[in-house]
Amino acid sequence: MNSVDADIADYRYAIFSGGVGGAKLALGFYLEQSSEELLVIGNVGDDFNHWGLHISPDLDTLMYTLAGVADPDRGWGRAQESWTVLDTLSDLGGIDWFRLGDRDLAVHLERSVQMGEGETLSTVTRHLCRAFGVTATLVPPTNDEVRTMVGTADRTLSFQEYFVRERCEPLVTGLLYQGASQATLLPEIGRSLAGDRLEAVILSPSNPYLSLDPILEIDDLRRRLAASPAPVVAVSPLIQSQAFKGPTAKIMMELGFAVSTLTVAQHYADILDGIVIDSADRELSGAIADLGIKVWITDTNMGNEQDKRRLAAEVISFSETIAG
Ligand code: FO1
Repeated sequence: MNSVDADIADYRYAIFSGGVGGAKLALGFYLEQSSEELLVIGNVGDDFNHWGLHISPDLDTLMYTLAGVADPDRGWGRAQESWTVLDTLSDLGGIDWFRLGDRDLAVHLERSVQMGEGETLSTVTRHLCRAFGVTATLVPPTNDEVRTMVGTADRTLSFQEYFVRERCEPLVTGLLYQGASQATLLPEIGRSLAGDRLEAVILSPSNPYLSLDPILEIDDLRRRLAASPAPVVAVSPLIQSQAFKGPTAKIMMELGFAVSTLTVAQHYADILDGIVIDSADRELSGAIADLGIKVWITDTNMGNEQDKRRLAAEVISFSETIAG
C-alpha cells in the first residue's frame, strides 16, 4: 500500500491544521462526523531531524489526539509517558532540549526506519495511523521537505530551535518556508479540492503564520483553495487579541500586524468564504463582512470534548449555509 488515492472520492471535509490548537477542532470533526470522510492535512514546516530521526511534531500531535492517546496537559506527545531514554541521554551529556518520551520515540524510530527504506512520509503516516486505530485520513501536504525558518535579530533559527530551545523568546523579524514553493502538493489533496464531493475546507484555529502558511505556500495551494467548489471556512485562533495557545499574538505583533481576528480574516481574504469568530469579537463582523467574507459568531473555546464537537457541528452548519 503506497497511496491514499483509493479513498479520494469519499472525503466530505478537509481540515488544514497545525498542532495542538488545530488538533482540538480536528478531534471535534472526528467525533461528530463519520471519521472515514475526514481528510486532515497536517503542517510539516515544524518537522526536523533530531537524534538522527525524522520528527513530525504536528502530524504526531494530530495522530495522538485523534487516537485518544495525547497527553492532555502538554497537548503534544503521549499520555502516560516515561522519559528513561531522555534522562539517560541527558546524563551522557547528549542533546536534551527537545523532550522525546520513550513511547513517542518508538514512533520516530518506526517512521525513520521506514523512510530510510524509501517509503514516503504520507505512506508512513498512514501506516502509523492504522496502528493507532485512527480511521480518518491524516496526510502531510507534501512528501517533499518544507521547513519553517524563523528570522531573528541576529540569526535565522529552525522552527524547533526558536519554539522549544529558545522558548519563543527572540524577536521575530521574518519567516521563511524553505522548500514550500518548489514542493509538490500530495495529488490526492489537489483532486479532493477540485472535486465536487467535498462539502467544506476548514482552516483550523492554528497559528496562521507558523502553522498554516507553511502549508498554503505549497504548490499554488492558495489558488487551488480559492478555486475549490467547496466553501473555505476558517476558525480564528484569536479571542480579543489573545491566542488559545502558543506565540501567535507575540509573533503577529513583532511582524507588525494588529493582533486581531480582523487581521486573520485579511490574511486569508483571497481564499475564505467564511470565518468563525468568538462572541467577544462580534464588533469586528462588519469590517470582516466588508472583505466579502461571511461571519459566524459563537463561543470558540474548546476546553472539553463537548465544546470541540459543538464547534465542529457549527462549522458544518455554517458551511452548509454558505454553500446554499
Ligand atoms: N514542545 C515543547 O514546547 N517542548 C518540547 O520538548 C517538545 C517536544 C516534543 C516532542 C514530540 C512532539 O511531537 C512535539 C514536541 N513538542 C514540544 C511540541 C512541538 O514543538 C510542536 O511543534 C509545537 O507544539 C508547535 O505545533
